[in-house]
Amino acid sequence: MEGKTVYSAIQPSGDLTIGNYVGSIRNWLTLQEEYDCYFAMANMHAITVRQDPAELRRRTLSLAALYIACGIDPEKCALYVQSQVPQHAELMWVLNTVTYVGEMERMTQFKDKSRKHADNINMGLMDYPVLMAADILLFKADLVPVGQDQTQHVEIARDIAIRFNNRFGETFTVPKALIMKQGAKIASLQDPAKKMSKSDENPNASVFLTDDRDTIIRKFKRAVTDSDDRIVVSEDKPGISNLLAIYASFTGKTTEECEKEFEGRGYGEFKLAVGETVADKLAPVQEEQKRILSDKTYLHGVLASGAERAFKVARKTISKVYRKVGFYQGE
Ligand code: ATP
Ligand code: LTN
Repeated sequence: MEGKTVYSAIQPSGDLTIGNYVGSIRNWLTLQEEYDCYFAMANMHAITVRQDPAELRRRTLSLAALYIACGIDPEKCALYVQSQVPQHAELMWVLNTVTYVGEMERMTQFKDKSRKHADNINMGLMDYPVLMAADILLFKADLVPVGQDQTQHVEIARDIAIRFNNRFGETFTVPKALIMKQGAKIASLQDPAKKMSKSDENPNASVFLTDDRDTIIRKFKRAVTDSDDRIVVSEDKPGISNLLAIYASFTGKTTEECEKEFEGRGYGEFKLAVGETVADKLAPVQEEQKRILSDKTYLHGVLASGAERAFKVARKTISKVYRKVGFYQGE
């Protein structure tokens, strides 16, 4: 597995939830030790739904600080802001011409977001997966660590890569989604049938990485569960199964070990333990994020060098793509 490239990104579209943390960032930590990693703030994706410009700028920096606070090492990875590398948009344009409108209309996230933002079904929303394919393919990424909800997008990126290679000759690496078994889909605390999401309108549905200790404990206390009092993973107990998955993710234990630990104990005690564990784990991350955010010179420096690293690779790829499709590139 030596020499592989890893690519992932998160949209700075709201405060991150523990779903984003467990399903995404946390899994990047081990990858950075072994592979060539690129981690981006996907601000171009974020504007496919309305954003307040000042907030978007603030959240972009705050997300960068959070990556670092979680343990992403900017010396090891290229940490950068998507819009600072213009080749993302350039490659997207070319990839648009090998992508069909029909397949974009069928994407689950497009359908969901069209429903949710019925007054703003813009072209960008539909083109979202092509921009994501451009992100991944620009860096010839082998592995894309994401949560389960993003698998369909990585699949499309694979299809686009294969299609382009067939039409124009070997150009892109065909990427693979890397989905961890544990925590790939953390559910909403208020409706375990839904995924926990940073844009949920019910603030009790999601635990944010910025929530203070009391808020975290209160949200877990109010989490929707079922009527009997067994603490086990089971299809007919989605609420308890979700809490066990969260507890396992935050303690590093297996769900079986967690079931044993709480055998014969009540829901109240269990929920409190989950809340306290999550709060204990997040406190130092929050502290560290604050510290990094207060050192703007450092943060801007990290993002400038990340963008520079990404730019060098992206420029090479785009030049190759332009050659393949027959774009004039001067002498
Ligand atoms: P939004 O609500 O704005 O659509 P989101 O919360 O779904 O946002 P994204 O920016 O789309 O977050 O996702 C960032 C990363 O976090 C992706 O890799 C995604 O798969 C992962 N992720 C998001 N929600 C969860 C979840 N509930 N459980 C596990 N992973 C998740
Ligand atoms: N769509 C992703 C964020 C994202 C991404 C990417 C993830 C944008 N570009 C490239 C992996 C690879 C999401 O999580 N919502």
